[in-house]
Amino acid sequence: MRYPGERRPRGLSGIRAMAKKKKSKKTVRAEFRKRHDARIRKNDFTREFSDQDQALDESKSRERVSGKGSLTRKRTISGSTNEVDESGFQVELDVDAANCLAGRVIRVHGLTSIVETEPGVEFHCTVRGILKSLATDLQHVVVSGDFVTIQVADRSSDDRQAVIVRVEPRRNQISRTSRKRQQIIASNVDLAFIVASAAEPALKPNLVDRFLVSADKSGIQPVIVLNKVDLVELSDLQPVVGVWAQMGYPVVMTSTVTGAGIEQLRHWVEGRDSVVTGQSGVGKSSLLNSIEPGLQLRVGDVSRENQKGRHTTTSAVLIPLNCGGHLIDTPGIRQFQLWDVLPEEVGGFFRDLRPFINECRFPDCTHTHEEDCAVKWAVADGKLDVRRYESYCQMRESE
Ligand SMILES: Nc1nc2c(ncn2[C@@H]2O[C@H](COP(=O)(O)OP(=O)(O)OP(=O)(O)O)[C@@H](O)[C@H]2O)c(=O)[nH]1
Ligand SMILES: [Mg+2]
Ligand SMILES: [Zn+2]
Repeated sequence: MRYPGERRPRGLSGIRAMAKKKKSKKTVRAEFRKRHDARIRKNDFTREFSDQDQALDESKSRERVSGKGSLTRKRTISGSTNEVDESGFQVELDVDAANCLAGRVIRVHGLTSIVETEPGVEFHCTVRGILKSLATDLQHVVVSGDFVTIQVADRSSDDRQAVIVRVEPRRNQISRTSRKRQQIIASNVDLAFIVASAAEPALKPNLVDRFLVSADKSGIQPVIVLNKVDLVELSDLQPVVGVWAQMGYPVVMTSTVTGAGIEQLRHWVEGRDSVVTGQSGVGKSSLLNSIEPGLQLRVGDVSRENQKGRHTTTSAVLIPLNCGGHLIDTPGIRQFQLWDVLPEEVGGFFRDLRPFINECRFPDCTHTHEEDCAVKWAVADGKLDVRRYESYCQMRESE
């Protein structure tokens, strides 16, 4: 596992430097979320733990925060701070460097984050209040895959409780919109496996298209995994699979029943960190169990009446692999609304639309109702797949 300790995170060195240097008093202006407002409930990711949502982190009382009352949105934090990036994550206040450890978040359960500091050593952590207050737009301040600095009360004790005092800047993150806020699904990954099933539940190509846009937007290499191919004729999948493959997206056809494609998946995951996303019931956890024998992740039944799956996996979890690298298993997603993509940007994320966009008569062409639209001509001429075009229209409409 690549721990931040090995790559000299700015976090720890920063903390150590601070411990030596005389602390400088600085103030920062930061966006705050009112703590006692009716908060938006989390979705399926941590459903079962949502009752703890309102509880407060015990560490917050140690921070000095002043403001003009509950109505003010900006407050001044006083203390010794070193840096604040636009997401406000790099604030450090009175961190006790001697009791700090670097680690990686492997799972988030409501208010508790499980952080691994070395293989097999896990700490149950709360998140320092100030980090939560600064992350106004986020559903969760820390997510599986994050590299963090934790502060333990007593390093010599066996008590594995700690507080996350810093979240390292994320190399990348895959997000969606959930109840108007950003939900980061996972961070710091090389690959995103977009898992769909050929049947049970039925293939939803437009949902895959959304994940593709999201992966491209995050700069994460997507790999489409079409699971449960034992249930269909492969030739039936060819039209839709062929179009993705032509655009340069890798597609792996798999079955956990016959073992098809599993070896190919192992090649992809080896030595890399990957997130596994897709609708509930498509077989994400089953695939992980096939890739790594002995894992024994819980898998669910797909109820035949609604074909929706039952959200067997309830929170994202980072799993180390014997072949090197990690997989982040995530709960199924029913709807995937893109985060931070404007309607006019959607076309640019459709690799197959892009070559035609500049040929349209109007520079702000939406490729929907306009005459003289090169995208629509391309559809009419059979140069652009009709399903992909409709998927574009649907996505544009909903963003
Ligand atoms: N026929 C067939 N069934 C499969 C295959 N892979 C998984 N399944 C079944 O699909 C069902 C759902 O599998 P899970 O692995 O729990 O699906 P998931 O994507 O992890 O679901 P969530 O955790 O709810 O998001 C289980 O009953 C599996 O046995 C496959 O390749 N073929
Ligand atoms: Mg699962
Ligand atoms: Zn156009």
